Amino acid sequence: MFTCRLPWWRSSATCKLWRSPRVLPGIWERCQPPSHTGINTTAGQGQQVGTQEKQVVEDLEMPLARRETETLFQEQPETGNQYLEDALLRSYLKTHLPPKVLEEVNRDLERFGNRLLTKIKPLGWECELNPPVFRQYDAWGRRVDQIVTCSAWRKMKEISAEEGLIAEAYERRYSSWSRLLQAVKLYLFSSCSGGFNCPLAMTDGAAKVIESLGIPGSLKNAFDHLTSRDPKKFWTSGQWMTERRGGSDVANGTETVAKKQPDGTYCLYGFKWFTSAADSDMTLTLARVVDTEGHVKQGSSGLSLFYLKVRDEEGKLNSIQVQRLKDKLGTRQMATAELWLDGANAELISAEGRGVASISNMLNITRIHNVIGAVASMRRMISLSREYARRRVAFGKLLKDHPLHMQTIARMEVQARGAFLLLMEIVRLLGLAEASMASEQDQLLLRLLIPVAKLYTGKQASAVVVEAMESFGGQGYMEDTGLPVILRDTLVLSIWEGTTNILSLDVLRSLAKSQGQVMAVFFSTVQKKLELASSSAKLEPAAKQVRDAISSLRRFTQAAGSARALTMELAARDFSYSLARIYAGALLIEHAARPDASSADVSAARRWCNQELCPVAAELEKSSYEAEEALMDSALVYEGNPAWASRL
Ligand code: UCC
Repeated sequence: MFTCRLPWWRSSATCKLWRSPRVLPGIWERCQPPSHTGINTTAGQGQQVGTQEKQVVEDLEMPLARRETETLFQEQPETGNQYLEDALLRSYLKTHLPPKVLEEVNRDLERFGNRLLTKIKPLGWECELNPPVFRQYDAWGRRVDQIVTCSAWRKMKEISAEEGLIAEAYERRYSSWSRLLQAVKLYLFSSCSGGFNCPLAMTDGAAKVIESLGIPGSLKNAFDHLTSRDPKKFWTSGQWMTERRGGSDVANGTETVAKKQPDGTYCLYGFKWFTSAADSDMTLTLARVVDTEGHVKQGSSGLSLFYLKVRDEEGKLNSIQVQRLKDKLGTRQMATAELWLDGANAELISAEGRGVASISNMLNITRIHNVIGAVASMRRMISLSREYARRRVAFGKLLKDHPLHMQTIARMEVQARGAFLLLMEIVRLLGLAEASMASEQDQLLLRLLIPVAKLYTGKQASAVVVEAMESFGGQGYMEDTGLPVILRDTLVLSIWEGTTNILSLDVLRSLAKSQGQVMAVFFSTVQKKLELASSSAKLEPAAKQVRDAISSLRRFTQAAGSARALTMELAARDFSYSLARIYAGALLIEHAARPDASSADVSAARRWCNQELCPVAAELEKSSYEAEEALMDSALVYEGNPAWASRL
């Protein structure tokens, strides 16, 4: 006879037999812990608890040293091949990709999933344990300004090239699906990448800018490097936008000036305050061209876009001084530096004064990468959380058998699904645009959805990751579990590449630029997606909720037409949230309306649509966007010192 000699307060992990309750039901029952107090509270279990109490006593009598040498106290949650475990991703690809493409990429993604699990994930952790260090002087006092990265970080660069993480989007092997497939690989790579997803975002953005300029001769070499699959040739790019006076307000905060040289190039002088992945090979950056009288133009129309190589062929910095590395809450695997440009040689690549418009091509790509990172973080934490729930016992049963615990994870799952489908929609539209297959409506929709998805998923990811962390109890708070790293790295997603409020204003910018046309496209696209669900009784309530939300949103946009600028500014965030929730609701419904949809697909759509889908209309009814409310906001914030409050 087997006996389980484990105390109740040791988790299931210690008792390997607990893992196979179906195989050994008798043993399983004997290994079940009693209530958390250790006192029998369940009728009919007296005998069992009596035995267990005896074991507890025996165990307490065990010499302390022996107890301490026991192996695992809790079993570590481990996930398998991310691609194979991601049901939503696989069903999405199966639904949308042409069968031949699906067959090919399916094999590649399964292989990549195995490589991530066995090779790349350990490297990612190595990057976390060996963050970059800054070496300003060599042993002989010579200034070298070296950013020393670990070998795992450099290996990530090679892997990125080999896997075509940038190249895939530009080779267009799969026509309009190339961009989506690149995004899928980046999504799988993201949470194992040890922060290398950040330089990849900017590299992709730089390649996009160069491509959108028609790959001029002088940039052909850079483009080839950025989009290479050869690890020896592959370059990464930075995006040096942020200066001391302005992270968000680039137009007014940029002080860097560019002086024209006799050979037609420029020398840049200025201070870049945040430069992510400062070990990159090249960068795109903004500066103000100095005219022949020595003047520069202020504001947005004074900014131009430049390309520069960070080092020359001998590895010497291009008249750049590294001031210091930033001491960040997260993304510590990656070197963010303060840089002095002291005459850095650069090439003007936009029309003079069109710097912001040109770099916005880069911003839109890095913002998509931000969405990829957000969805990947949610997916990673939920996978770990659901895995843990299959192993961890509390109050006499596995966490997965506690309905409240499952409800909590299911709510996170619904959030992750909505975000994932938004991401797929954006990269699908971008792929169409890049293959010259996008209609004007597609392009308008893409312009609108990028900031919407970035701002919404950045916030969602933080909330979901915090919630998921809680599902591990105290373990979630322990550094060496690796879980806090995910949290820290996720929290930046609502900040970099434009904060939530800045992106809400960008949503308004896209409306203004299209003179409202984008909203007409938004409404008609959502309506079309809902039509697919018209024959499904199970989805009808959700579809009705989206239709009602659309009506509310229409009323809001009509009222907004004559609203004051202040009203629109105050409504911008709620408006953007409304767009995100309505659109994601329609996507979830569309996905759940497939003939082979699962009950989980239907449930996700219904649950998503049960939330307030149009918060902007609800807040409008409460007069939240009136001038008096804005004054009250100010008074609330500055209570006790009204002199500081805004007078509008
Ligand atoms: O660098 C950073 C960290 C890098 C790390 C990246 C990693 C991410 C990867 C994640 C992986 C997990 S963070 C630096 C980020 N900085 C920002 O995001 C800047 C935030 N601020 C803004 O976005 C502002 O809204 C600005 C800078 C765009 C505002 O500039 P302006 O000049 O005041 O804006 P204007 O005057 O409205 O726009 C100028 C032109 C207009 O074109 P025209 O003149 O033709 O009408 C706009 O329509 O630029 C156009 N424009 C855009 N076009 C502005 N924004 C966009 C856009 N998003 N798309 C298309």
